[in-house]
Amino acid sequence: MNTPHQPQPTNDTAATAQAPSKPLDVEKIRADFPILQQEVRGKSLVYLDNAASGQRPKHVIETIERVYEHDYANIHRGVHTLSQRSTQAYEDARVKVQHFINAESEKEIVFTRGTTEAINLVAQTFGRSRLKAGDEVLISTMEHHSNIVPWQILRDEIGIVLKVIPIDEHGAFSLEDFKAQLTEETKLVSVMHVSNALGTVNPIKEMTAIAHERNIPVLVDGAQAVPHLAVDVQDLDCDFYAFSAHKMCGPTGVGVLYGKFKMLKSLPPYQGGGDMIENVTFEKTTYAEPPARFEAGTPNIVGGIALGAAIDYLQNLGMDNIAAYEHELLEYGTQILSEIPGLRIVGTAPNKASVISFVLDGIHPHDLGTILDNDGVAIRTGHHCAQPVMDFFKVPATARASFAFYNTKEEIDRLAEAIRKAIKIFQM
Ligand code: 7TS
Repeated sequence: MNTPHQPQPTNDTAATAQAPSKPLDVEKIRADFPILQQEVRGKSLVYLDNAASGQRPKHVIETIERVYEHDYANIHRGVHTLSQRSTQAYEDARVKVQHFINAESEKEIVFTRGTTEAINLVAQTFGRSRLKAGDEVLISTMEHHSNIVPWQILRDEIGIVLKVIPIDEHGAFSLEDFKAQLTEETKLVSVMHVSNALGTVNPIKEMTAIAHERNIPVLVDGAQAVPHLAVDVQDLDCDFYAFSAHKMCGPTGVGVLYGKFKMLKSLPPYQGGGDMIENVTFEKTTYAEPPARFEAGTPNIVGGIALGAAIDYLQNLGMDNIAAYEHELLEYGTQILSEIPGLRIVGTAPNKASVISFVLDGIHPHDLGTILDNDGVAIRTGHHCAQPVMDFFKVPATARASFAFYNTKEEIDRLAEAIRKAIKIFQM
């Protein structure tokens, strides 16, 4: 039985079922997000920086508060009540993640600090144990630095070769482009599901099928996909899938590496320490089964539990409903911004998630970002940790508006109005 103080959504299998398709009640949803109810520089806040990090509903904030006020203790080691409660809630969150991405078992869910750590974990375990000099890891031009640099570190350490799928002027690549980069030496494909800088959605399922025909495992950076699409790792059939809680209504400092159990079981540990061992003597240590093998030390306990609460919230809305609504916002935003003279959208792939990157004639994105902030409109400006994308499009940076399910068309109008105002200021 739950006491009133226990982290509530620990037993709700009901919440794991997708809600039937229905339009979102966005006004009601917005009321769940305290941070959105404020003015910035005298204007009501328009938060359009969701690709960098999303905001949290009260349900998640209250879960964090409730755990710290009533249930918190270290996990996996105490026989006392609080430790058992915390352990239960943390492991329940793992099961929620499992159902959310339709993994076969909760043992396939490794908690990490985020997407970055998840990819580094694969580079340091799979990479170091399976790859040798001359083996190729295939990534794409649009990758976030977190799916470039870990492979470069490995390249410098053991001499792997980094190969890159080129992109076209829309910021996409075809399956033919992908196939053309596969060789006898390709030993891992590591690609993003959705691009943070361009919004492009990549054909992961088809890519995985092609890679698997050649026995090449596939790692997917799902940081920008999991918050916006219904992700089914069994359907995608990928070997690894990485994502971060803070982009999907959860807290910072926690994320997930999904790995097929057989794959995880075959890998050496990532870091050594408490919780990841079976037995330790000075002569010999044996390691725990996955996922514990990859979770050395005290983890982000409350973060993991709060990620479970975020998943409850998203599932209650329904990922398909979220995707449909955000697609409407993307179409509306694309149309409204395209009408602004001198504005060019960077990233025009046919299949996009709710990200609009753009440049304006004669105005540096950073200047635009500052002027927009004066109007209460928060966007990201810069290279978005995807410098090769900026190089490809020959721009130093872009301005990026990224939408979440709590954004509205009126907010997109506010963005467009603020951009037009900025243009006027620069023309004076
Ligand atoms: N992969 C993708 C596709 C991302 O968008 C990000 C973060 C990461 C990996 C890294 O995630 P982390 O949680 O480990 O930091 N993207 C962004 C962004 O677009 N603006 O700020 C962070």
